[in-house]
Amino acid sequence: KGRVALVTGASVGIGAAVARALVQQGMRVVGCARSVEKIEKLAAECQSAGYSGTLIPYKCDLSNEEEILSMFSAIKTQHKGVDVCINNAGLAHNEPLLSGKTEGWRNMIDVNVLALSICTREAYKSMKERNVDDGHIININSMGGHRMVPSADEHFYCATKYAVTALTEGIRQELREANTHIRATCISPGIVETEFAFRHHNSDPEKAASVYESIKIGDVQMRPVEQVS
Ligand code: NJP
Repeated sequence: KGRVALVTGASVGIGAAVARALVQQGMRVVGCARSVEKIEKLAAECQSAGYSGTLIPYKCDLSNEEEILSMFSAIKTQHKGVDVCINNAGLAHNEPLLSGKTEGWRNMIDVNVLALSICTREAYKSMKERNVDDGHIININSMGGHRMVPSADEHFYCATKYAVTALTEGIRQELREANTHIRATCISPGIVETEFAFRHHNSDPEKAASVYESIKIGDVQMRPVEQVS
């Protein structure tokens, strides 16, 4: 309560749902995305619902490092810093490796991997300079970050999410070495009915279901799961 969370990709889908839930719990949430008007609408909804926290919309293109750094600087000036960083923004350009376009791959690297790493570094810096020892960095990964989805056009997306798995492990190791209680968590959702899932799976929901039902991580059988408003 009263602490500051940054939620990237808060305009729609999982990020919007997470931002709303944290505001309901009383947090001050900076929600960023390019479509800032959608976050402004969500902020107004949270206010009318009488939630005890606040949602602060921030327009940021996460594929641009300068914009990310300006956002952290604005958060420092206006809210002292970040206590919880939820790296949720992510995208998929589904194209096979043998014929896909470099532009789509670069965009996935920029947002899914680089923005997550830059936000993590800046959030940690912010926690450290304020002696916040119970901060939390949460990376929204994917089941495709643990096991290749058997669909040729998702290989590059999976590669970026495998990177998220490796980076989360690396962050945990560095945090242990820094002797801090700041934690790093990686959450790997199944299919969640958002615009993302609609774009990538809705054209053939049966195929999507069979792809994901064929995935097993350890003893856990993946299934298409919940709906997010
Ligand atoms: O995605 P979607 P989800 N700069 O498309 C933002 C993972 N996941 O909620 O800029 C700034 O509804 C975009 O904002 P905007 C997935 O990989 C999902 O389903 O306004 N923001 C929007 O707010 C991702 O990491 C499923 O367009 C940028 C948000 O990202 C996370 O869950 C399954 C941006 C995307 O909203 C959220 O996915 C799975 C940029 N350059 C993993 N580019 C699933 N839904 O089934 C994008 O395994 N955003």
